[in-house]
Amino acid sequence: MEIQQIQLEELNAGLKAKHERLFSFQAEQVDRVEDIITKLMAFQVAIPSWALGAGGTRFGRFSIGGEPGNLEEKIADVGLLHKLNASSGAISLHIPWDIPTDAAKIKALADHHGLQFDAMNSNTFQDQPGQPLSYKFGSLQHTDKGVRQQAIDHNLEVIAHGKALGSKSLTVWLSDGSNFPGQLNFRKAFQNTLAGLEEIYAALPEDWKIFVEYKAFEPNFYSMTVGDWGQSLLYANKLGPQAYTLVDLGHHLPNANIEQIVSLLLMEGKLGGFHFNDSKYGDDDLTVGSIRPYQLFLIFRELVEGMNARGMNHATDLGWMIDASHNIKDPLEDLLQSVEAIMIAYAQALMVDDKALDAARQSNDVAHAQELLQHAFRTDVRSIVAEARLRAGGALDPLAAYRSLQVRQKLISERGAVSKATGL
Ligand code: LRH
Ligand code: MN
Repeated sequence: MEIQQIQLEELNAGLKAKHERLFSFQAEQVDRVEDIITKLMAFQVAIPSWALGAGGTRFGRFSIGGEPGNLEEKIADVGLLHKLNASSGAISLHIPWDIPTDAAKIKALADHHGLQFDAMNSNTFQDQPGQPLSYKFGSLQHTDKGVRQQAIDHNLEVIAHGKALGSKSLTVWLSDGSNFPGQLNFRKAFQNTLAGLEEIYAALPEDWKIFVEYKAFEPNFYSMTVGDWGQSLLYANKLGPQAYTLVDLGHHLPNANIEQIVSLLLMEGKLGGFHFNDSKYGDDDLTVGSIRPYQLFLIFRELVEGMNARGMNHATDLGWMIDASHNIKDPLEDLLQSVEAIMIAYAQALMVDDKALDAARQSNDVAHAQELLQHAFRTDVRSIVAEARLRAGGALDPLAAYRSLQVRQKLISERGAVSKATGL
């Protein structure tokens, strides 16, 4: 199913009067509102191809019906999101879950939906049917050279698929690590992993980036071989200028100050991108901004300050991606809410009075500095985000539009109630 522009215009017409009243009021509260709207319209968040079906845990998986059964249907679903919010203009693929058998056809389909291909993701955390060597004890860290080479070759294949689709980056997340003290020689594991990443780095086209994604635990629960931002930065610095770190919000130990990590990685010019989600305990992959919205705002504050300090283009110089898994909610509704939370946090971060904040910090007026931030976080910018969407041809209320157009019901009638998407 596809959503027609006329359907959105009819739905928007019913909401326009209330929107215009809210927008004219909220726009008065916010300085530089037109500059903020321009930035919001340019800001696109990549949707993970592996989060368009019902996820699950080891305790169970509950189907939602109408799930995309192949790459074409996944691209169509991201096309639906982008039609509704005009802010989901890219899809991030995971190989081998989404091998593009006919790259030209897949590229044409993505173009039809106005979608780019963001970072490609390799997968050496699962053994595929018929795979000669197992990743049970790791991939690039493995003590067996054959296993390491198999993992390197897989990443080179992923780059080849990405080149055919016009992607410009590779995300490497390694589940490698250990479950018990004594199991691993940490130094050898690091050196093997670095050597493997160096071979993958050498195969990168010159205009590509490689993102080294770190994670504190799971599926290994004693050590991870890319376990935190420091280790990821170590690899990225040793690899070279095309290598960056990737911050998945759910990959930190409890109470980590992620906004400080972001500010320092950005200061070093080694922050490559994000996997946005939210969590209360572990890598819960919950809806962005659903648990700790203030942390998300503070992260965007450090991003805005840090990118401005380096003269970076907010929309294009970092990889903006969601990484989520949906156990009980409709994945498309969850992704619409996640993109909305990201746009709200970005808009609030942009509205902060930078000069006043610098002055408050300089004079150690802590309370005033707090007030400047919290004023922005407590300002309702939803109609400003909606206005940007409206000007970009999207729905004033994407979630309401998704429901009133009965998208899920139509997907179920097209694809059936038990279709299962590849992914997590
Ligand atoms: C690991 C991770 C990684 C993906 C996977 C689907 O937890 O965040 O980014 O490869 O999820
Ligand atoms: Mn991730």
